[in-house]
Amino acid sequence: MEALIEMLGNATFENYVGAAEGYTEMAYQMSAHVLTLGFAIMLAGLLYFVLTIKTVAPKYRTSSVLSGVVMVSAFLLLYVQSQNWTSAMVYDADTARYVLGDGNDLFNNGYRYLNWLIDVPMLLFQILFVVTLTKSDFSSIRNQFWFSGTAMILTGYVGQFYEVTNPTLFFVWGFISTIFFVHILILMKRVISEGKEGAPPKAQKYLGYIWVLFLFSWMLYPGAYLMPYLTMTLDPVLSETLVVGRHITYTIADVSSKVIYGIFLTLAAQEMSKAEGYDYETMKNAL
Ligand code: RET
Repeated sequence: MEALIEMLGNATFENYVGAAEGYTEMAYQMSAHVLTLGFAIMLAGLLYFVLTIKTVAPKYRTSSVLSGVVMVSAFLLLYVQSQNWTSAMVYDADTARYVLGDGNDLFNNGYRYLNWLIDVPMLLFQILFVVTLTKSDFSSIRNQFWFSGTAMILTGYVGQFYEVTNPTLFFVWGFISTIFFVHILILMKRVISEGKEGAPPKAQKYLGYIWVLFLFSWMLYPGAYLMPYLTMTLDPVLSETLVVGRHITYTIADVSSKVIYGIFLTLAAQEMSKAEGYDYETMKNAL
């Protein structure tokens, strides 16, 4: 391990596995496939948000626009992330494994974190364009979402560099990040509860789903952060299963927190539009 640390420093643990034992065909390919699936879904999502924009009344359309922005940025990032995986690992015919190539870029999840800097504020703002707040102030919530969202990501970004080399720093930065995360959860709970008041029953149902989906999908990100430590030891575990698990976790989290979330917001906005006399199914008052 010492020799590996000397060679790889603060590289993420995917590189350590690649340098130590390398990846079996199955682990390497499953990772490559799930990363590809991730960016393909973002492009499909973009099509959905563009094509459904007129099914909601004009005042709700900013939500679809923000989903579109998220789809484009996530598509580009996830494409780069997938290329990063295939260029960092090379096939070694002697051992029949994919190993860390020399001379190429190392693999790094940092691209994801920087993409979240765009997507997290967009996803948080998005719901504010669908619900009507009864007590809280729109700009105050928006600013708090922005502040805590950015702080959560930047502190986590610093922490993830230490996932192999310095567990103490890794957990300290992770803990600071979690404080901002808890603040976001409290704000979101408040936004959804206020949004439900006065919303038509079907829209209330969708807002209920959105809260559960939000909790589940956003929790997967800290889960992926902790993945190298999942076996309850205080040392990171170098295992290809955990690497594949991390790629799969990120993909499920991305699809749920960006695409499915956006779809539920569209469905809620359609119900609200109908209640206000804008019914896309009959298009009586379509603009
Ligand atoms: C980090 C660091 C460890 C502690 C916590 C984290 C939370 C990350 C979250 C990210 C959400 C990202 C989304 C992206 C969508 O594009 C930074 C991993 C709590 C919640 C929704």
